[in-house]
Amino acid sequence: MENSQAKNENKFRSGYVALIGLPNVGKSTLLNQLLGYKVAIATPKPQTTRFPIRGVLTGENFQIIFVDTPGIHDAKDLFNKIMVEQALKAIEEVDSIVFIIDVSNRNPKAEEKIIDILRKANKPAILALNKIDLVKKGELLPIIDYFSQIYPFKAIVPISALERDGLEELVKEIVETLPEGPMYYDPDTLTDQPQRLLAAEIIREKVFMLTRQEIPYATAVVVEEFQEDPERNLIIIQATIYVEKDSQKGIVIGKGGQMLKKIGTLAREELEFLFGKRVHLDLWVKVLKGWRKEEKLLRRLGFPGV
Ligand SMILES: Nc1nc2c(ncn2[C@@H]2O[C@H](COP(=O)(O)OP(=O)(O)OP(=O)(O)O)[C@@H](O)[C@H]2O)c(=O)[nH]1
Ligand SMILES: [Mg+2]
Repeated sequence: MENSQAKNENKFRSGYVALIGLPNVGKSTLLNQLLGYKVAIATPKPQTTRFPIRGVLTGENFQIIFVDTPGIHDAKDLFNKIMVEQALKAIEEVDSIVFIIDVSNRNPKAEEKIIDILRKANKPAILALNKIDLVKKGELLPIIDYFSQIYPFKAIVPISALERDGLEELVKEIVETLPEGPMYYDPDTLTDQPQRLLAAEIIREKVFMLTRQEIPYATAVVVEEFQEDPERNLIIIQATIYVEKDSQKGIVIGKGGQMLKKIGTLAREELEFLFGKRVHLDLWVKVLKGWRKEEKLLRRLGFPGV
């Protein structure tokens, strides 16, 4: 008996785990912190993530393939509808789910809609109460009480993704939900996302950080050229920032090209850090009228799932 139990604990577990929740709750931050490497951009603005991004965490006796997803929200235009569809599709494809909420900014009505989605999915689910660094400890108990009454979560784990608090406990609980399985990815692999896609995302992150109002949402980035020059330890990247209107183009370029220069500098510095190589980055800004509303244009911009 004792022997077989010991064996059980040693078996290798693996599987796909979706990170889902409302926009801006910290899903992408959590993924990056779990991996110790940035695979998904994260900003203070909602609707940062636009398509699922996979990140692989390998431990001694487990491999978790996380799927970060766009925040689930009441989508108005075609593009946002596709974003939400992708999140819902990810839920169908995984072994278990981590539902993340922001304890500092509750939205019970919208959270309950996600609980309904969990009910339908009928898969093991863990609730991660994120951003506990922003609230008093006493505020957590009623939240835990509330959620444990409305849904049979496998575990409820308070965390701070930003401060890496509670992440070990969260991983432990996630592993418990996974079946016995093989190592799907080489243990050194962190993501299957191509570097050129990460480059496009990092550029978009800088646009999200530096511009306001509708500009971030009207922006899409496409990397046209991604060329490695191993002899010079250099990557040459050429990318286009697409906006929806002429007026937006002016704002992204800025007075005397100042804004575009800032976007370029910040993106290049981060890409050099992430790739461990020198980066030469050329940026263009172009108008693609109404790209968010037309399937044909979304496809041209290369969005997955369109
Ligand atoms: N204080 C605090 N802030 C956090 C924590 N986790 C994430 N954030 C911040 O919350 C904001 C949103 O984080 P993201 O990781 O982009 O959130 P998301 O859920 O991926 O958002 P979408 O992709 O838009 O759905 C960022 O400004 C993060 O720095 C946390 O534990 N504590
Ligand atoms: Mg995100």
